[in-house]
Amino acid sequence: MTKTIEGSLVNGGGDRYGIVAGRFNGFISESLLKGALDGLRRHGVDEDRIDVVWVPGAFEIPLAARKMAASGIYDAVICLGCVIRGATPHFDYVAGESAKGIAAAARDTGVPVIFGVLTTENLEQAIERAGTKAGNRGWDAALAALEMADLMRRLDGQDNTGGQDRQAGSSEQDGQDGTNGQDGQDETRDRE
Ligand code: INI
Repeated sequence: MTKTIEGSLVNGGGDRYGIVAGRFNGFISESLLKGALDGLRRHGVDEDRIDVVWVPGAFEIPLAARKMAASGIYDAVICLGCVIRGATPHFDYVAGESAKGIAAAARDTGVPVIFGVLTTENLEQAIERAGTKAGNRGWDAALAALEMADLMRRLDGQDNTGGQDRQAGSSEQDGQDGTNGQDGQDETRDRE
């Protein structure tokens, strides 16, 4: 029998989220931030449970993100920024270190640290992903944070969202995760 565990997007209300945003290409980061805040708010996270930290650029994001993740205050940390390829190899260093550092921050702390940093060939691609025709990666990052924060809780055996884990082939689903799961949550789970 397969037990499937996945995070819910429905926030129990008690989570705290940290956001780290890079000021470089700031108008793109501002749009990503707007998307992320909107995504969190519309899934039940109060504004006063979100802290936003600004850093100079994507290269500096990992250090701040790691410190926030290690603080024990946040259920997840969302990293937002924008690296646009130029005429030199600079892009590869900044984008590469940012991505690696963000992954390391999550790995080292055990706290979800979400990669919402755009790495694009040009400004047009960045604009498309910051709230125009290709959606808003800030919003996507917020949803990933919600899901991962809840998943971590479930893997720790502390589901506090009223959701439940699914056990394939079983009709005895109530309380399978050892917590207070409720039947029918899967049908109503937010899939935006
Ligand atoms: N930082 C970015 O966030 N995006 C960029 O596109 C970028 N480019 O192209 O240079 C960038 N550079 C700054 C970098 O992140 C650091 O802030 C800087 O190197 C100081 O450490």
